[in-house]
Amino acid sequence: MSSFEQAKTAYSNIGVDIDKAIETLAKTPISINCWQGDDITGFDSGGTGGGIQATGNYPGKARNFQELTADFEKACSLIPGKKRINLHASYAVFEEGNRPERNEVEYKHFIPWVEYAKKMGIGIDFNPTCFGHPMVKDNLTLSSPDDKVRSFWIEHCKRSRRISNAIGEAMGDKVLCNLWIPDGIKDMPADRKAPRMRLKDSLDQIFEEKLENVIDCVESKLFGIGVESYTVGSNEFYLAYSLSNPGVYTLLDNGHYHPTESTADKIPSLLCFFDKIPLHITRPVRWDSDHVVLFDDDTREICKEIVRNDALDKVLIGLDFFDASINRIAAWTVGTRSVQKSLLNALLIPHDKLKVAQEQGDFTTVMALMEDTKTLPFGTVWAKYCETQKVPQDGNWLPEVQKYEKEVLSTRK
Ligand code: RNT
Ligand code: ZN
Repeated sequence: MSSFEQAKTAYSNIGVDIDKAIETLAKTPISINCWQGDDITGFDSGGTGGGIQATGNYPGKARNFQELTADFEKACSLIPGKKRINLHASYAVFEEGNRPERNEVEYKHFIPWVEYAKKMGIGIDFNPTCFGHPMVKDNLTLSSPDDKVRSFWIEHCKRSRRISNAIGEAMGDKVLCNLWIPDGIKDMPADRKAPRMRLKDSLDQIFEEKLENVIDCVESKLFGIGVESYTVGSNEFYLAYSLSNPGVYTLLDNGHYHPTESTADKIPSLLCFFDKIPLHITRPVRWDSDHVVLFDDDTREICKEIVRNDALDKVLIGLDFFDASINRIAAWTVGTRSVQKSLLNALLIPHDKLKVAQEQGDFTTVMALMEDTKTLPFGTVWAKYCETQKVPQDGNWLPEVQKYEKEVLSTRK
C-alpha cells in the first residue's frame, strides 16, 4: 500500500474523506498581497510611513511593474490552488513623467494589471493607499480637521472604489475594496470623538455611490508606531459602522487586536451577523509586525473556524505581511502555502463528530479526538495536493527560488 493509501485509510477511520478535502482546497482562493514583493514601496514614489513599515534590506526587490509581475509569477508557480492578487492604489502603472496624484488615479492606470491577471488566470482585489504621502498631515487622513486633507483622501477613496468596480467589470468578478487608514494620535488625545465623527462623515461620502462589482470593507486597528495612544478607526467604530451600513463589511486582521485576543474566535461571532468576512492573515510578533505567515497555531485556529463553520465562501481570505529581510519570493511562497496547509489541516478534522460530542456534553471525546487527529499523516496529504496541483512539494521549491535569485534578482543593482 502506498503511503497515500495508508493515509486515506487512517483518515477514513475517523470519518474524513481526503479526496474531498483536496478538492475543496483547490477551489479556495487566497488573495496574495502584491506589497510583499517590494516592501510596500509602490510605483508612485510614496513608500510607507504612518504606522506601517517594512524592516530589512534584502537585495533584489522589484522596482517596477515588469519586475513585480515577473517575481509574482515565479511565486505563483510554486503556490498551489486558486490565487488572486491584492493591489494597492500606489501600484498605478503610468508612463514616465505622467504620474497621477492619488486624487487623480483612474482605471486606466490598472489596465496592465487586469491584462496580467487575465493571463495568469487569477482574480484581483484592491485598496486605496492612504499612507506614505505628504497629504497625510499629523498622521491624519479621513479624520483630519483640515478640509483640504480630508477631501483629498475622500476623493482618493471614491476613485479607488470606482477603479475596483471597473476592474470587476473587466474581470467578470467582484473585487474586494478594503479601506485602511493610519489615523491616530501619539499621546493622550484631548478629544476622541470629533475625529471619529469626521471619519464617519467621510465614510458616508465615500460609500454613497452604489457600485455593483465591489465588495466594500473597512479595516480597524489597535495602534501603530507613532500613534500609540489613539486610533480613530477602532474595532468598535468600524464594527458599528458596518452593522449600520449593510454592504460595508468589517475586515479582520489578526495583527490588529490585543495580543491575547483570539481572531479565530471573532469569525463565528461575525458569521452570526454578516454574510461575508474579509480577512487579513498575518503574523504579529509582539506587535503588528507583519511577519511572514507560518503553519502555526494562530493560523491553524483561524482556518479551523472558517472550515468548521462551512464558511469558505463567506470568509474572503487575504494575506498581509511584508518582510524585507528575506527573499521576497520565498516570503510569498511560505506565507501562502502556510495558509493553504492550515486550511487543509482544518479540512482533515472530523468536525461533525466533534460537534455532536460537544452537543452531548461529551467533552472527553472532544479532547481525545482533537488530540489524536493531530498525529495523523497530514504531510502525506499535503504532498499529494502539491503533486496534483503540479507545484513542487515541501523541500523542492526553495532551490527554484535560489536559482531565480541568482539569475534574475542579483542582476538588479
Ligand atoms: C495596516 C493594515 C493594512 C496594510 C496594507 C498594506 O496595519 O494591516 O492592511 O498592511 O493595506
Ligand atoms: Zn491588514
